[in-house]
Amino acid sequence: MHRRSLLSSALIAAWPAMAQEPGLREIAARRGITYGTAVHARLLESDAPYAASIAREAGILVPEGEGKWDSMQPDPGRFSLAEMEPILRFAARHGQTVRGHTLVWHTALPRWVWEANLTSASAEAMLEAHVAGSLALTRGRIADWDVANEVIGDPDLLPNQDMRDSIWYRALGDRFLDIAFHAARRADPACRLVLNEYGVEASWPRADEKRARVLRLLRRLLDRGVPVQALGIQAHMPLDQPFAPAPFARFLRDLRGMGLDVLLTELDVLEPADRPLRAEDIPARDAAVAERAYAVVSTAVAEGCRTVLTWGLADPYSWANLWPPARRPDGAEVRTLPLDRHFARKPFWHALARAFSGG
Ligand code: 9MR
Repeated sequence: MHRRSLLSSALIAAWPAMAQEPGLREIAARRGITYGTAVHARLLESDAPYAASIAREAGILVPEGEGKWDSMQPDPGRFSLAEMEPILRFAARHGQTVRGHTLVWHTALPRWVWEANLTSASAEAMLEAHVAGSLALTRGRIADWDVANEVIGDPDLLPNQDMRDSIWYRALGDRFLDIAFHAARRADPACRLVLNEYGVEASWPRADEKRARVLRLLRRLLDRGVPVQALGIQAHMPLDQPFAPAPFARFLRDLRGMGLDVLLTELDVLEPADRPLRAEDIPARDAAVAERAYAVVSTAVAEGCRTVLTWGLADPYSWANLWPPARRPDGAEVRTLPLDRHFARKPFWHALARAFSGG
């Protein structure tokens, strides 16, 4: 069978279910919640069932790579939306919004940045130019940006220093955040400016310490007038890390008490990859993944989180298929996301629907 007719028969097979039940975007919107997912521009343009599932389920899209420095400013001073444009166009066609990810990060940098031999003056100029040039292109089209991503050090790797040892931190200390957030505010006064972080969800000492580091940093930034408005909590959730709602809820309350919004920006549930898999294990695995997703999202929603994105929608497209700690040694697909390889709804999907409708 040709690929095209395979694709359309898959769509036809899925049609009755699609026609009956609304997508997550609609279920979430009824409660004032925006649900969406990370997408790849290339797949929106080339994979019809993928695109149909994104149109049906997502109210907000975030580019998985197309908003990073190496895409937005591939050469010094040359800013470009070329990679992101298909996502912006798709969203406009389907009544979706787009969030930006990410202006300042320690990686996904083009070679000319790595080779720049930064001084504090040149790092400052480079950050200001990147933020201003990027937001000049997205102003009016993107109203929510991860200004900085993953700036906190992991306590197990960096026990004596709160901040990650990035090229930006080395050149400027945590003043690199003042520079980036102020430049963002000047370049786009209407955009919500977000700090995005991982490793703050679990109930174990490492996450306790990372939460404390995030709170200390945000307190310092707010005290000196840095215009950070929200914390994006990535919520990549390894199942072998314990999760209890109480410490996570307390963290969200602390953030909200500082006047910040909270978002879940990259939710997925990662199984330990060290076990052999049998087909008959799938229901139990999917149930465990769904249970974790429900626990995290229902806690976040109860604490005032109004934006939830998963890091992809259907399993075969998950980054975890490529990431050594999560990738299956037997080559089997990960089951980290709400839809399966046929774009059918998994227990994870139903867990989100339940968390969004308060059930
Ligand atoms: O999923 C993304 C993968 O496709 C990219 O190759 C990688 C490097 O740009 O980034 C991945 O996304 C990461 C996100 O930007 C920040 N949080 C962790 C995500 C998974 O690694």
